[in-house]
Amino acid sequence: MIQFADEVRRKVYYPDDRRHRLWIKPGFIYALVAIVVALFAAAWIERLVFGMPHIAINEALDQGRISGPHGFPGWIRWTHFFNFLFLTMLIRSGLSILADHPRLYFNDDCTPNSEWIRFTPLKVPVGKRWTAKDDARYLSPLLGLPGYKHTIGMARSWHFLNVYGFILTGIVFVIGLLTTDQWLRLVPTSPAIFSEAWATFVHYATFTLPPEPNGFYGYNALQQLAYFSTVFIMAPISICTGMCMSPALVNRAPWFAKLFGGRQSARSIHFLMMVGFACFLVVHVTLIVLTGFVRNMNHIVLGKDEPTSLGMWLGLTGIAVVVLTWVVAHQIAWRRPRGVQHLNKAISLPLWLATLNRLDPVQTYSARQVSPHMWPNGMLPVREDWLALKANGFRDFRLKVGGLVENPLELSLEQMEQIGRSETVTMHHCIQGWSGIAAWGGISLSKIVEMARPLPSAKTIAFYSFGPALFGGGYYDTQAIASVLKPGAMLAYEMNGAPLGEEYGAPLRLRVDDQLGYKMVKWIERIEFVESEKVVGKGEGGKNEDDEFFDLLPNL
Ligand SMILES: Nc1nc2c(c(=O)[nH]1)N[C@H]1C(S)=C(S)[C@@H](COP(=O)(O)O)O[C@H]1N2
Ligand SMILES: [Mo]
Repeated sequence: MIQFADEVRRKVYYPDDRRHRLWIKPGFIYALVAIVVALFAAAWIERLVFGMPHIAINEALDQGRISGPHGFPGWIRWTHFFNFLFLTMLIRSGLSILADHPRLYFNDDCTPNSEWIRFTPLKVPVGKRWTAKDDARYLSPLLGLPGYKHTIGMARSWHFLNVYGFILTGIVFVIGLLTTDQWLRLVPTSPAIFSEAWATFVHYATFTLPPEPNGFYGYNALQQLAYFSTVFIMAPISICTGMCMSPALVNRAPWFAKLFGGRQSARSIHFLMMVGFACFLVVHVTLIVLTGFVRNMNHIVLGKDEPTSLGMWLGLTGIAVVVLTWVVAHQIAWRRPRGVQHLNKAISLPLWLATLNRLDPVQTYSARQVSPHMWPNGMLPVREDWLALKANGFRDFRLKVGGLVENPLELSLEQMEQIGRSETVTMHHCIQGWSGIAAWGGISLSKIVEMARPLPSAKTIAFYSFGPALFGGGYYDTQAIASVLKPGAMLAYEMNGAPLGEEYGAPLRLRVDDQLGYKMVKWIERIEFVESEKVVGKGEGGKNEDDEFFDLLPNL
């Protein structure tokens, strides 16, 4: 059990309500059951009516008299191990991310109760303020990395670090396949494989083990198709749907997300791929055990077709190392979160600066596409000055623009309108996974920069909110000046054609469409030009970056 720094943190991370509940839209359950029943029924009918289908056995192959590719060279054995390590780390950290918004949709609005699956016993209450952070759920560290509730900063750091490992492993593996003849073991080369795979399925489905070729020399058809699809179908789809979580990519090239049915459909498919990998893991391990555990372990660990037990013991040690990695990663996430955050930053920040951050957002939505409901986040201001401003419809509000500028400003909402309106309709992406489309009206940030005339030493703008933050203190965040000169970046005082509501950040909020939602400070009080984010708060770039270990530049 982790010791929490204070009671506030304890209540967030280890809340009193830790109930779990899985709910799936009945239609999806019926469809799934129908498919499984149909497959099994077809298998049984075939077996009872026509007899068990015949599967040809390749004698030469079974006796090891084979000229084609066989065995498991070192690069296969090592990539197999690292793949297992990274995949399980991805699943565990992914589950932690999922628990932060425990609902999956096939529509980009994320309207409450339109989800097809939820992992929470709670329905979104009507007529009561219910933020997306209220909606996050506790997840046991036995399942999630790091587990507990609202630990998405650490979960993301681990997820990205392992994504890089997973992709590198995949690249080494595919290069190995293509530069040897090993690809022939995986890639189907004749359509006959499908009928043979079906015959194999009929065996399994009617609880009979099919004649097993010695895996050192060849796979059965179903096995080959399963291996092929994990490598060449599920892994690429997982990577691409993961990319669809990027606000920079989706607000530049929405077509990419639409390949998968949209931003939220991509998120659902990303989840379904995880389920696919998890099912594969269970079936794969079960069959390894059932079809000669000792021999199979020798194959994949030592690359030898021998009945000695060394491979099994080494393999079990490898599995223990992986499990130990889960435990150690969990501990590091709590004891050295800053270290994990910085390690991820060392890789992700340069990578994103070189790629995703170069994509300027373009507006591709129309007012008709505005989401009926936008999940709110953040804690409403309770400060007297904000309450007084609100009582007067924010007529007395003056945005103070100061810091390293030649021309400090004080602007009322009216003055901002007179200076010039900017408008945009874009998709908002929260770090938690939900999205929503809204129309915004406000003053473009390039106008503010132009008027304030930052000194050459100013590289960053800090935005301070009237609102409090989750773990105390006021909310703030920063933007590199270069980021707010991008199209669509504005201080919005209007949302969906009406003055910005209290819930959504009145009187003024930030919009930067190629980044995640937590960068978009609501209830803005003042902004300050500074040398860098290092001089603000704890120096990580914002309240969430400081206290919750979020990324400085979340283009993904
Ligand atoms: N002041 C303040 N601004 C904030 C937050 C907050 O907690 N406090 N939360 C951020 C997060 S995490 C998101 S996703 C968006 C939510 O914007 P919305 O409420 O308009 O959907 O606001 C951002 N701005
Ligand atoms: Mo968010």
